[in-house]
Amino acid sequence: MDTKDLAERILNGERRALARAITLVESGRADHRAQARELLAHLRGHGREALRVGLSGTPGVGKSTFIEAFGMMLTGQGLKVAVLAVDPSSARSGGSILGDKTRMERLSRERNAFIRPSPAQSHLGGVARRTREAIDLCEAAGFDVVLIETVGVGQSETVVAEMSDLFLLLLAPAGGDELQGVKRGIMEIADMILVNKADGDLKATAQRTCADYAGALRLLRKRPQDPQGFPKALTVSAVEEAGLEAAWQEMQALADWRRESGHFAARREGQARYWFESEVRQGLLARLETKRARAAMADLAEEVAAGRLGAAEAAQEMLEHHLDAVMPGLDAAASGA
Ligand SMILES: Nc1nc2c(ncn2[C@@H]2O[C@H](COP(=O)(O)OP(=O)(O)O)[C@@H](O)[C@H]2O)c(=O)[nH]1
Ligand SMILES: [Mg+2]
Repeated sequence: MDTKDLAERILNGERRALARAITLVESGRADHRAQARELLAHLRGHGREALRVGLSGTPGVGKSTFIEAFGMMLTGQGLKVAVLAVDPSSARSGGSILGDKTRMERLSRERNAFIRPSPAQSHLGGVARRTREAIDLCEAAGFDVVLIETVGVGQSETVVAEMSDLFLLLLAPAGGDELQGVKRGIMEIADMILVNKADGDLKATAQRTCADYAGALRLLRKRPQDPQGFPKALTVSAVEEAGLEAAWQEMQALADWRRESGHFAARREGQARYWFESEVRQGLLARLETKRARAAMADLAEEVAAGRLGAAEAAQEMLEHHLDAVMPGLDAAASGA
């Protein structure tokens, strides 16, 4: 594959090239990984910047409906919008979150929209890397806004927040005591809370819920990356397409402030460091899965199980004397050879 040519076609905004590149970064094959790295290296420093918006919320809260309506509003303003998903549960449930494309029927037909479901993969680390690289590709292809949808399962919100410039939490109208249902950790990483379904019978409840969350947000520790009055809670109705314009204006105001204050760039820098370390960690763990490493582990595990070696003792033995099985060439490098 000519990755240089593919890179050029992505920079030209060719959708088919973008789709093909995303398929490439989704592949786990070693030769594809090498090509993906080459492609991303060709694309580095293209100078384009999309606004990366993470969106999380429990199933049924209206994420898909919101993304469709919000995406349509953005494309209506002449903006190019890409939609990606992080769904670690997709392998188990058999369908990805964007699988319900019916809810994004209009958006998926838009010329300036690009929708890509989450790859079927159970391992969150794998999904995270693929999504991160897909974001890079969409940015290079000239998209103005990249929306990253996730369901709140396990660590997926944290993972998405670590690849977003703005992280939004979508909530449903609820009674007062349900406010406790949102984990404090999620509140702390939210840059904006949107209470959806503020329409019809639910409108008053949505407004109360919104006020409750606005109060809860004010009680949290003030973060340096927030200007006065942020993080905010707003009501929206994805179905009636109400409040979307206001939400977009707040998002832009926040992003602009962060750009000017340096927090925007600092956040991306921090994320780059985080993902680098995470890749190294994953790479190390992958080495434990090599044939030789597994064999050495199995032998030592036998000894531990039989009571001939202690767990810590055996682990030490593995790391000290079987390191070569885990990291071929490390000994040579360490001894300066
Ligand atoms: N009343 C009302 N219902 C909504 C709104 N947004 C979504 N829904 C409904 O909530 C249900 C779940 O929506 P969906 O977008 O699939 O939620 P998701 O699982 O978070 O993606 C559907 O029946 C939607 O029609 C809204 O703004 N108002
Ligand atoms: Mg959905």
